Amino acid sequence: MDEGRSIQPRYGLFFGCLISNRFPGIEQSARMIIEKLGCNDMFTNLPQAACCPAPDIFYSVDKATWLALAARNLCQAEYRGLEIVTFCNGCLTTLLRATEYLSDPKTLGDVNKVLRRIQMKYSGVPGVTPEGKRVLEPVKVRHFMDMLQMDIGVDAIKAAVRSPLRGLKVAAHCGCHYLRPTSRSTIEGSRDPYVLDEISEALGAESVDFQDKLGCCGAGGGLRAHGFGLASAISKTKYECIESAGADCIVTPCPFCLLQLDTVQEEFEGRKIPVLHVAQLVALAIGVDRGMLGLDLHRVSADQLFSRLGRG
Ligand code: 9S8
Ligand code: 9S8
Ligand code: COM
Repeated sequence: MDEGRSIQPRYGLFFGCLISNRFPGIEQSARMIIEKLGCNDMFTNLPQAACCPAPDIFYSVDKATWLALAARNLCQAEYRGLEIVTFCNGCLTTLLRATEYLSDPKTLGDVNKVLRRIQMKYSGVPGVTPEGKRVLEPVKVRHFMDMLQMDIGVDAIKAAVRSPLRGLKVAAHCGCHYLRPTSRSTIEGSRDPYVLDEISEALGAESVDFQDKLGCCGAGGGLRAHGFGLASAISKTKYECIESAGADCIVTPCPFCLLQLDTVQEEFEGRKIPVLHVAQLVALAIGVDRGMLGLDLHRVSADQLFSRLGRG
């Protein structure tokens, strides 16, 4: 153990339900990326974190419970002076949206009445304005993809590549909650997203353009849960656009989009297109073992992808 160093971690890892329960390969990939890029010291776990809960599936049914549960998650980071890093668009939206609601004193008071029952209280993180005034700021919440591009940087990713994804055509699907609402500055706004494309290209792949790129995968807004047929119809349009662009795989920062675009292909005729989380794509290129990526848990087989890359 290196006794001399005591760097305080800055980010709490928030994996959410889908990664923990259905796609453990995303978590494994993320942890391998963090290790291989030498960023272990920056991150720590949030062992008490629970479902964010999902922005639209849950929020549209019971807002008060949604907000109390979200605030409980924010407390896990607040108490330890951490920012939250998510690997899911839905988790990003819920936790950001909750901090916005909690900036209203009446709402905050109501939520804290509920949290008191479990001896918790959300107040925000002490900070100082440029004018020197002491304030409580919302807990910061970011998506891992934004960190990869903004903090770690495309050059560092490029330098870490061991098996370039040469010749691979990637369809970058950002998903609604990463891009909208436009009033919320996730990072890039919804008009011309580029981060996912830039990361894919840093890995040696080619990001292909396709129609309906900014459109929904079909699952969001609680539609997968409450209107399965309509969700599939929307996914079909998306799939057809991606298929006709000649993509070899789909990459997304959202495990919910992944779930939808992967499972829905069982209903479609024609070419199957593997769907990867951005963490899995990065891990693949920086030389993480195939077994760690967890792609065998996806419905669409990744075999073709590996043979295309000569790693069959
Ligand atoms: S947690 Fe519970 S259902 Fe989910 S994956 Fe993302 S959103 Fe938050
Ligand atoms: S799931 Fe993920 S982010 Fe969302 S709402 Fe429309 S798109 Fe797919
Ligand atoms: C999408 C989650 S990531 S939800 O259906 O909008 O709640």
